[in-house]
Amino acid sequence: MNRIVTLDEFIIKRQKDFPYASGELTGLLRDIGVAAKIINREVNRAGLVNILGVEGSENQSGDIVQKLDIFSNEVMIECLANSGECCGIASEEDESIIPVNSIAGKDAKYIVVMDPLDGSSNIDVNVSVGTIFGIYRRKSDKKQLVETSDFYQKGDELVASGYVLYGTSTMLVYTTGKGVNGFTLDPSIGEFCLSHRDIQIPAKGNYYSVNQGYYSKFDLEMRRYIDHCADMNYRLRYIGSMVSDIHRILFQGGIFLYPNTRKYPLGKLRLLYECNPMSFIVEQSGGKAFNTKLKRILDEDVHDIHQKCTIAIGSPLMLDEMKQFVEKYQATTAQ
Ligand code: AHM
Ligand code: MG
Repeated sequence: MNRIVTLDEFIIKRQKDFPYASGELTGLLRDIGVAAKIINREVNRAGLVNILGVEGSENQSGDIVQKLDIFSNEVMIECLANSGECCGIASEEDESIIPVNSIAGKDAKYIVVMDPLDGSSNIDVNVSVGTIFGIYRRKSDKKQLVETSDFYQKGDELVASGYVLYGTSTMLVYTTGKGVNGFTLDPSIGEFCLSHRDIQIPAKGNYYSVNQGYYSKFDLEMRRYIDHCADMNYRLRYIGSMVSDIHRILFQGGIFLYPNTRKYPLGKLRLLYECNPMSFIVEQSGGKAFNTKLKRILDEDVHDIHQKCTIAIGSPLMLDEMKQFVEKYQATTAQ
């Protein structure tokens, strides 16, 4: 029988990959794993207890009802704030950053960005959702409270990123810049167990993932590329939950697109909480991630924590193919 490797064990073993590591990142990743288990429990119970209602209403037992995205935000914040390794949080659910006071006089050096429950339109209909996180080193003086400008770092400066997919099984996938590994939650022992070692995205795949309903609102080059995907008989899959859609592509190959539309001239997805962490993972697995102007996502400047960004992400050969369409048709429209 193969010996089971738990997430905690794996993270500790990997600490030696970082010559001067002091265990702080290790501790932080483990705490995120704990938060993921708590969120997973509630996501699974959601069909049984009435926590899907409107935030602030009362359920039958008289408890105040919280929506799952608000609940997940609070769980993540609580776990991070109590970890002792995190000095600040930026969440898609909160307008401003959340500075974290030092615990027992220890000055933590990491900041965390997160989308605590992505794909919220799927929550009420029992379709997969996810948690996305990214970890950076703070830039400002460790003795002071963290500042918003600490979060204005390019994706290239990420120390680690990951996601949790609450699907048919629950998986945590993360990278610290040395490959990507995936862990599946075994509910019988309550542990994330190493199930997918050193994940490599296929160079090419058969899937394209885009909200085809916005087709007429996309720029010409994007419409031509989407036509090409259909002509090639690539299979269209769109869950409307970025984590789930990219997870499929990570394992089976393909391309995920969220281009600009008239409604969303800068795209809809958030650079800090969604695009950067997912791009770090996909690049680490051998894939590529650009915006629709063909700039590498991880090179994007950050000037607002809730900044939006267009995205094309996935298998490297498919990104190259998309690039050719954009170059060709942008040149046509520029004439
Ligand atoms: P959310 O953070 O409010 O849940 O929105 C992000 C989600 C992504 O998971 C998904 O890819 C996208 O929104 C779907 O948007 P649309 O319904 O416009 O296609
Ligand atoms: Mg989101």
